[in-house]
Amino acid sequence: MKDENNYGDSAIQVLEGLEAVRKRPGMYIGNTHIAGLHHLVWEIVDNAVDEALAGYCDDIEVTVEPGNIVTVKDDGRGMPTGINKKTGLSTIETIFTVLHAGGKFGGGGYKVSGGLHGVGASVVNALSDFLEVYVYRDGEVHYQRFENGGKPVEPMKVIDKCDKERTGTTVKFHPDETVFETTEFDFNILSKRLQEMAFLNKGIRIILTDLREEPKKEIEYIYNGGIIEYVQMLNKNNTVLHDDVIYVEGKVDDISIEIACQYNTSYQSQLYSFANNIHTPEGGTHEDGVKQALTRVLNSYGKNAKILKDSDESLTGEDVREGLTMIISCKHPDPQFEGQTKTKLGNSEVRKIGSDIFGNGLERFLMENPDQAKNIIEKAILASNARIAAKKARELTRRKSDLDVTNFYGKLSDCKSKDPKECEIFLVEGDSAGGSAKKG
Ligand code: 1YM
Repeated sequence: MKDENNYGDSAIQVLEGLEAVRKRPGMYIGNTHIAGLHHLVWEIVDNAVDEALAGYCDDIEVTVEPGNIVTVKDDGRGMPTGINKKTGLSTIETIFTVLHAGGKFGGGGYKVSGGLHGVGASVVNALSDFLEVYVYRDGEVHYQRFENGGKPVEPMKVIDKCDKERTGTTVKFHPDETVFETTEFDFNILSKRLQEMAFLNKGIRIILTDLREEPKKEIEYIYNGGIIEYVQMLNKNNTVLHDDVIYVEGKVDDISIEIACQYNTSYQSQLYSFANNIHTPEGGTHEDGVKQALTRVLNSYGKNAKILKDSDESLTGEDVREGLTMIISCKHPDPQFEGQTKTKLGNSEVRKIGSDIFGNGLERFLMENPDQAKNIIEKAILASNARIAAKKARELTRRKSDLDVTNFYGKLSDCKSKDPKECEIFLVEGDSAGGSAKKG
C-alpha cells in the first residue's frame, strides 16, 4: 500500500509559532502531568507509524536513556530534506518549528495516527529543552538541533555520508523540566501503548528499550495477525467457544474498518474500539454500526437455521455480547471526536459502513462455520433465557412487595390537623374506603 500522494516539500502550511504551545501546553497535549509527558512520545511515534502505514517503514525503535532522553527511530523514507517554498526554511526545520506543519493541514498527506491532540513534531520540540533530528536519505545524514523550546541552534546541515540504501528518521529529545510536573518516563505506560500500536497496525515491529537501569529492559512487539492476536491475548485466560477468531475488514471511500472477535464461556463482554489508533472508550458510530450488525445477523441466521424458534424472543444486543471479546479499529481521513473526553467517534457515515462490512463478514463466517455458529447462537439463547427469567423474577418480587406496601399504606390516610402534635399517622380500621372510623 504505497502513498501516491507524495507532496513532500510543498504542501506545508504556516500557521503559528511555538510560543503558543509553551504558553498553553494543555491545549496541545492535554495536560503537563504524566499523561501529557508521554504524549510527547506518542506524537513522534505516530509520525513513524504513519510512515509505516504509507508502506515505507517496517521497524520503529523507542529508547529511553539515562536522564529520560527519548529516541524514536524509523526506517522509512526519511523526512523530506529540501527547502519549503512557503517558509523558505528546510522542510525539516519547518516540520519542527511551525505549528500544524507536517501535512495534517496541508491537504496532501493523510495522517492516520493523529493522537488526541495530534499536532505533531513541532509541539514536542516546543516542549523540549533539546531536540535533535537525523534524516538518512539520498546517501547523506541530515542533522539539526533545537534548544530551549524549539529554537534552532543552526540550520539543517549534512553531517555525514551513509549507504545509499539506508533511509529513515531519528528524533531524540528531552522534555522541558520547567513545563512538566515530572519528566520520568514510565516503562509500563510506554510498553502498554506501544504493544497496542503493534496490535492495531499489523506487521509493524516496535522495539522498546529502557537503558536507565542495569540490566536494560528490552521488549519487541510484532503481530502479523494484528487485532486477531489482540483478541487471542485478551481471551488467553478464558475457555473459548469457537477456535477461529472471526475477522472482517473492509474499506469504503478511504474509510477502513477492521473487526476481530471471539466468544468465551464467561458472561462478561470485553469490547474495545479505536479510531485512527486512538482508544474510543465512549464508543461512537463505528461501535454502534458493528453492534447493530451483530444483533441483526445473529437473529436472522439463528431463525433461518432454526436454532432460534419462531416462538423465541429476539436476541437483544446484550444477549449477543455476553462472553464476547471484540476489537474494532476504524481508520478515517477526517475523524470527528466527540463526547465528554473527546473519545467518541462522531462521523455519521461510519455507522452504515461498519454495519454493512461487519454484517456481511459475520454472515459469511456463520454460513461457512455452521458448528461454530450453532455454539455462538446457543450461548446467546442461554443469555436471553437468563435475562427473561431474571426479568420475570424481578417482576414477581416487585408485585409481591407492591402488594405488601399497598396493604399497609392502603390503611393509612393523611392527617387533617395542621398542629404537628396532632399529626400522628391514622390507621383506618375496617373500611377500605377510608372515610369514617379514624382512630389515633
Ligand atoms: C521518528 C519519527 O517522523 N518519520 C517520517 C516523517 C515523514 C516522512 C517520513 C515523509 C512523509 C512524506 C514524504 C509525505 C514526514 N514528512 C512530513 C512532510 N519519524 C518520522 N518519515 N516523505 C517523508 O507525507 O509525503 C511530515 S512527517 F510534511 F514533510 F511531508
